[in-house]
Amino acid sequence: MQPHYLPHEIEPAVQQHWEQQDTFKVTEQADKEKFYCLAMFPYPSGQLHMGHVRNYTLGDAIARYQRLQGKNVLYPMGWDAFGLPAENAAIQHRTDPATWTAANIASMKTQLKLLGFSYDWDREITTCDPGYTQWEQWLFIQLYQQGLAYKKMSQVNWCPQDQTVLANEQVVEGCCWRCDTPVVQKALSQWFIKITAYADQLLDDLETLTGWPEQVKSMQRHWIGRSVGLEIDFKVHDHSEQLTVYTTRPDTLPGVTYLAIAAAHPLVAPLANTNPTIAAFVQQCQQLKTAEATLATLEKQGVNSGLHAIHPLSGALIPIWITNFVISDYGSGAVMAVPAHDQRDYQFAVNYQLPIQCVIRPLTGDLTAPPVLPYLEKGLLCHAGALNGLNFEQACQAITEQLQQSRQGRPTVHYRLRDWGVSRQRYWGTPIPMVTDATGNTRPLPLEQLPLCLPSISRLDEHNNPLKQPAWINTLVDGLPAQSESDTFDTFLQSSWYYARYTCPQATDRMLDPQSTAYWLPVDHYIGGIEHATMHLIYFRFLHKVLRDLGLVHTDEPVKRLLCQGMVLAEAFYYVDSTGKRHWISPSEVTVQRDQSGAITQAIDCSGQLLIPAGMSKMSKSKNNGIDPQQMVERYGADTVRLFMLFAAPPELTLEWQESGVEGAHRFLKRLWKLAYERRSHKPLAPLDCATLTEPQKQLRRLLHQTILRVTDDIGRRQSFNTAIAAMMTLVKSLMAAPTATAQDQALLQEALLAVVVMLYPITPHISFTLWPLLGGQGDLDSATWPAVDHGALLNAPVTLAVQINGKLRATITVEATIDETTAITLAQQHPALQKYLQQGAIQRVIYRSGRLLNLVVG
Ligand code: ANZ
Repeated sequence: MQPHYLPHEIEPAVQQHWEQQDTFKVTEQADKEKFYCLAMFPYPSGQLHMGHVRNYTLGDAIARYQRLQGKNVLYPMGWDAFGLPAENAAIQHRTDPATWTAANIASMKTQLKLLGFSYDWDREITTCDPGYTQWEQWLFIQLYQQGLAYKKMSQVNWCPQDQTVLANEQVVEGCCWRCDTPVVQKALSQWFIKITAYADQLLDDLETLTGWPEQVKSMQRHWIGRSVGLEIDFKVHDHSEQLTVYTTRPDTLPGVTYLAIAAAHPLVAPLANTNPTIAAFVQQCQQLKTAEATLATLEKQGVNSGLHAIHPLSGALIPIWITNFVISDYGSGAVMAVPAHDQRDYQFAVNYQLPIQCVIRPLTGDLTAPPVLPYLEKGLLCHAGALNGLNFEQACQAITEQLQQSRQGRPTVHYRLRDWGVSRQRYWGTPIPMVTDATGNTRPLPLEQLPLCLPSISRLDEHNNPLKQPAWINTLVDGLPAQSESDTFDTFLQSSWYYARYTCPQATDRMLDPQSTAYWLPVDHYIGGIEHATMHLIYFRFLHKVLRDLGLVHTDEPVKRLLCQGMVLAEAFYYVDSTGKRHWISPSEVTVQRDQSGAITQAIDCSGQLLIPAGMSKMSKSKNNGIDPQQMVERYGADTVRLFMLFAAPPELTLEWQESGVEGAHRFLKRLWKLAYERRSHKPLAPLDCATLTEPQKQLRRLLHQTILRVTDDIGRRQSFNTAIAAMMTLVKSLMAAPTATAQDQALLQEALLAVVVMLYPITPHISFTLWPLLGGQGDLDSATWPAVDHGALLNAPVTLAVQINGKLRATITVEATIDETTAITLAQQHPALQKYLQQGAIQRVIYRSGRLLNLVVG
């Protein structure tokens, strides 16, 4: 054993051992409790970033902890391998996305191995592999056959110059990111998956997810957006059509002064044909991005349609306006406008001088003074004839009943959630396994023809998507000519079922093996970024329910417990050149000086250039403040990086990368190594005899078992690694000062050091693994068990007793936890700070809470 800690020698050796022994390979074992730990798989961009390292270190620590608890732990890893960046890189580097992706996977896998993550690599999944593609296509065909997949026209962002569809992120201020041409909306026929059929289940089952952060659940509730309201039909004057609106405020119906409809509403197209103003407005609306967020901030504009609707209560004629603020695919794309009680309707009415009719007044206050408009609260009806004086519930009920009777209204439920559009006009994705035959019918590809693989190419050309070429489009199905789809699936489809495939990644004859899923699912612990709170984490809950209904999985939810880790931040630095341009300098090239409080007083780069510190921000390319994990592993070793990652912040909070903190973590491991080296046992030690321990030995052993108790709870239940590490650091400090004179001293130290290396194993596995046998640990640490708390050692642990005189805290005394009332009173009477209070009179009454509180009533 080396006297010094040399991570670069021990880490590769330990990793090689794991690889040779297949240590982390798992199979189903009916007699063993399972634990499925999963961290969100990465997109193979080529480089691990610190966000990955944090995510995977957390996952690894949990997986290793659970193994030490004796569980059969599935901890897999894979690659979310399809997607746009590969296409862009392939175009740029004149290669094909497959080659680029494979090279990235190889280098990222090496990096993951350098960090010592305990994956079962035999279960590796790469979503662009035909073995994965095949079952995704099979699943889509099942969805289609169940009526859960359908094709419809839908709007996309279209660049007329590049003749291509753009993702939302590729539209920069309304223009194409590549050629700056204004982007237009274009209708394309696309595939949708009917997630809305599961909206209620997705919402209701959130209640069962007690191990999920409240924030994620509330974001999902909002995303699903269940809204209960009333559909009301308005007859259109002099017109055969009627107009249906959706409202959540039926009580405001008497105050409706106009109707607002979306430009895409079916009533509008015939009007646009004859009215150029309307036609121009419709065109203007089409160019706008229709995202809800944009609509909310948009200036409210509209044109009068010239049509009138008949108010269902009063029979009055009210104008119908075509506006830019009504969402065409929410509700019925039409709104009954109540300007007196809705902010948006009010603003529009003011802009276009439409009547405003107040029909709700506050429940309390001056009943004669009209409220300031718009008055948005629920209240009592006024200026509403027979409905006057009714409150919200009463008015809703009366109006709903009246409209139901006259068949002009019906209660309905609407959702914000939309069906999931899964067509992407891209090459590098899973081909859609559907064909259109000569008669124009769309149908699934026969299962024997799966997987439908992408045509292999040697390089990707920007303007020639291989899926748009006749060679791909014109195909044969059952010997007859047919047309293939040119689109591929949204990559979210692949990330929606990978967790289930890890249970049987090599199954060739089926998508999922129900026996494997029954054993391993649900995932016990899922770790990933909060940015996935909606899309991914809803899509995969949805597909899990679909898989359940197909009999392939057996639970209602895919994941029991979810941990969303915080972002990794680093200081960013820049200087401004003579043209006023900012240059961001990587923190790894910056030398800083700090004052006593840690604030930066000076920062310079390698060339001596004075820099401006821009504060902590998310590691990003734009601020050049990313820290390369590999460099850090090369400098300090993987264990140091892992220890720092878990020590610097609680998992859910942001983590500030501080080189000084990394150095601190490294020093701790060096100290631990030195301690173990000095105290290593050359000969077998005599067993510890707990009955004959001296008082100082008892104290040390008490600290040890208090630490085990604390760390077990911190890691196992609270997932609070930073406090667990802090407790272990305190213990190690005491161990450094512990005597080694007697055999009992040595045996005690051995017990403590062995416990420390086991408890550190989830966090710093290499050093723990290496020290374990040197300290006399039996067998491999990988198959050791978590240290047990000896409750006997905790007895008589000192506690702090609060002493009150007449209810006021006057002193605290350190006492043994088990002390009785009489001893407590005696100690109080001897305490110098209490003398003057006790002299005020005799003790009349005593209130004693064992080991915690003593209140003496004196008088
Ligand atoms: C009249 C009214 C009066 C409304 C009032 C609100 C307040 P949620 O809860 O999100 O479902 N609305 C209905 N369809 C719409 C569409 N396609 N585009 C834009 N807005 C639409 O919201 C339901 C409310 O949003 C409905 O209730 C309707 O305005 C509006 F004092 O009807 B309300």
